[in-house]
Amino acid sequence: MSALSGQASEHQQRPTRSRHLQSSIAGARDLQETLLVSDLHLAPERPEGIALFLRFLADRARGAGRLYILGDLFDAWIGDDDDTPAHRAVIDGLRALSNSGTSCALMHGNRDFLIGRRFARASGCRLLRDPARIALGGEPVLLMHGDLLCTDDVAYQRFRRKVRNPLVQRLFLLKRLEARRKIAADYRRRSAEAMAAKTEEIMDVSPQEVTRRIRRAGVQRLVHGHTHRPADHDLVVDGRIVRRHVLAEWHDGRGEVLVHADGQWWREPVLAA
Ligand code: LP5
Ligand code: MN
Repeated sequence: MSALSGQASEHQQRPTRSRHLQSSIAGARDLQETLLVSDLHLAPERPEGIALFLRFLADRARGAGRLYILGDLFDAWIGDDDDTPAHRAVIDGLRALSNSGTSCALMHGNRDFLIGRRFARASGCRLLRDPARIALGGEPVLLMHGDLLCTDDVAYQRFRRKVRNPLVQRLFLLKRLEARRKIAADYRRRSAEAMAAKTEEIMDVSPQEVTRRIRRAGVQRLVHGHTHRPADHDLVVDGRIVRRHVLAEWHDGRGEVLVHADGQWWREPVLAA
């Protein structure tokens, strides 16, 4: 693999077309938009982040054909029986969007891998496997959260294997909500300590693993989040140019969405009113 460029100019932000223009063109050809987001890290203690996402669901995402959430929608998900009102509001927002005709799909991240069937039923979201190979405008595209690509972070991969063990998860889910919240906070604290001792390089994707996943899936486009290093990378795999879109983290009242429509890809900011 070799990187051709860090940022691809054709994929820079593009002015939003007016809703009217979008719908009149869409009438003639299949221009339905696909929206991709990840790493929203929604948490009850940051109501402005929740409000931004709810507005995005009710406004920008309305009328889109598909919405893909590629993991870490929540800062921590401790089980579908969680009764936090802010989390319920997110479920209701997703349900309203899926009821309005947008197909919503959600992939687990390293913070919310306990999202399960009950959440899926209530929100109207389909749960996606990681990785997931989908078709967009006739092109196969590989979707991942991104943590599986960070194979140099051996301590994280070991932690991941433990917490993705179904038996470990079942035992965790048997605990009371308050006990689960404490364990999640403890993992967060220990993870922050561990991360402070890791290099930026270790916590980024492994180029070899990126190539391996792309080759295995037979795609020329990969979309993922997790690293919080938004960019559009071009690389060469087996003589073919492959594009890797890294999604942005939502933070400090600002989000970002990657949009696909009619064979074109662009990024749009999501801002508070
Ligand atoms: O998300 P981000 O960018 O902050 O950090 C990640 C990695 N950290 C994690 C840990 C999560 O943040 C913890 C939150 C979990 C909430 C869910 C609760 C449900 C628990 C259910 C249990 C069944 O994913 C971090 C990476 C970084 O990305 C970059 O890729 O480096 O990884 C770590 O820091 C992991 C540490 O290296 C080792 C783990 C320390 C915690 C030890 C706990 C003991 C494990 C026991 C398992 C049963
Ligand atoms: Mn993540």
